Amino acid sequence: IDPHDEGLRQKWYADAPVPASEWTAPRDYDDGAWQTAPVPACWNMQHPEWRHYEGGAWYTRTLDHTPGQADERVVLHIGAAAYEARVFLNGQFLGAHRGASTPFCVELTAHLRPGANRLQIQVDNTRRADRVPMRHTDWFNYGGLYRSVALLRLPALFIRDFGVALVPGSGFGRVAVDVTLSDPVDGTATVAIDGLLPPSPIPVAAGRGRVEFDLSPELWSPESPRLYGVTLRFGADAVADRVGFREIAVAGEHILLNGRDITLRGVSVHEDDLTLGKTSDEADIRRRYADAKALGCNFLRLAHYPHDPRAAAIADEVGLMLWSEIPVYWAIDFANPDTYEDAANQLAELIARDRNRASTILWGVGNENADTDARLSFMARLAALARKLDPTRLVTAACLIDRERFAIADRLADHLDVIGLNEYFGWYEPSFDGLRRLLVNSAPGKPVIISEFGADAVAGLHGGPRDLFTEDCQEAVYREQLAILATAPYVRGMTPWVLYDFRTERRQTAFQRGWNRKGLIAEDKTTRKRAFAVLAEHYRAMADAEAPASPHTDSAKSR
Ligand code: ADA
Repeated sequence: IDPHDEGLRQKWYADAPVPASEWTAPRDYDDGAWQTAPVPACWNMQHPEWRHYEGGAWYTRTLDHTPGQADERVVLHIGAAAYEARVFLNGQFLGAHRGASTPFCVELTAHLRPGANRLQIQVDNTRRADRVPMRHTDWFNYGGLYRSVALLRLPALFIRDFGVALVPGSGFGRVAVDVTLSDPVDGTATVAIDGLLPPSPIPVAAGRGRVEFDLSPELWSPESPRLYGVTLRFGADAVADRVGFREIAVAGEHILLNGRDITLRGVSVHEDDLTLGKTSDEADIRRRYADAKALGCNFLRLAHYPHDPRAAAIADEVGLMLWSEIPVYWAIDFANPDTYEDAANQLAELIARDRNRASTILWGVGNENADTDARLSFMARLAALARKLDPTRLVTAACLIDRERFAIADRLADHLDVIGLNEYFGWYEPSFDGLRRLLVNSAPGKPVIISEFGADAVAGLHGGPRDLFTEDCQEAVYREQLAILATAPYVRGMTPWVLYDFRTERRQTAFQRGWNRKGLIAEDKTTRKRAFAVLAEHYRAMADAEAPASPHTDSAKSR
């Protein structure tokens, strides 16, 4: 299938709810019924017939088990299964998970037999009205085991989780280390931080321990992304990581990194690739970041779901700050407690996965959800949960604008540290006047990030500045938006929509044909549209205006 011609083969989502597949134990299919599928991969990218498949599928393989130490534990770690998964070993159901983008584990130990074992995983990507997200999204509904699946061999007692971070408000000198073990035992763990802390004890009671150390680490920042090697040990288990130390806070309408006022020069990005689909590899992530740096970014919005875990690890390394979010997107069944549980679980799993990533500064709890009472209660609880689980980051959401009053009129704003605002003046709203009025009318008292603005443009299509879908029109929208946004001092950042064109069944005009064309770069990830240079020039000027004066620039100025 020509990947540029999604429009020819699109399958629109069903108007009536599609029932989820029955969660029954797998049948014994004939050997001939199985096809070989690589993991990790989206099934949509494996076979032309599966391109638009939405429904259930079984994965199966034989695990040859050679028992190791008598007390060894074997855990299956699944990086992501879109959207629901059920795990069976030797025909026995062992565990289930929902949420397309967060990892989960199933312990196999008690059910493994020496020799051949049959592992079966049922995965179902059917969109449903009570899920997070629900049926309507503006991205492609990829399915399958699209992130890595690993078998972990662990000692009887192992380190399940640990955190290493600066204590907020401690003057950047106090580091807290916490550890959680697999079982509620007492004992002593140790932690060592290269060049900072020799192996030091952490007393553990009922499986948990936490110690604060007075250290003076070099701080992490985009300009100087200093990382330290950290090793934790408990009994026979050891885990290692590389962590950065930084403090993110708000003061009035400002965002402070390590006490310094910052502006976030960002761009939004989806996980989507012509050949990989939603699966990311390291090269793809590094390319995203190289393009973001070429734009002059210090920040990215990872829209609209948790991205591959390497996205935050590589951002730590290359010095980019991140907004990371869960797919509480558009309409959600806000009054349904089960839907809340799904959203809260995805948030908790994301935070647990990325809590040691210095690059992640913001948790996004929602995107463009209409302001109803049920939504407010749902979102306020999510914001409180994010704060409870992680006091070292800020909470945000992409809010909507009141289009009659042209004001920030979202009750959720009271529950956020940073207000995200999606607005499409100059595109869906033909005039920019509303944006001018909005910025004058609003006194948010908190920092605002313009979390989306932009316009569709077909790479290579040219015309006048008001000719829709041309690069020239997209360029004109960027020029006007950037000029207007610069007038509002409380706008402390922006993540225009979006770095690359991405696949979506929603967009079916002749110009789009299955692609959202708001990318600054086409879906080949190479062809830059004219607006790319406009944003790059603007960000360069912003960075220059912020840079502390060097002797060189001082003398240049005095001449
Ligand atoms: C919304 C949504 C984005 C994107 C955008 C668009 O603002 O948050 O996911 O699809 O619309 O392109 O219209």
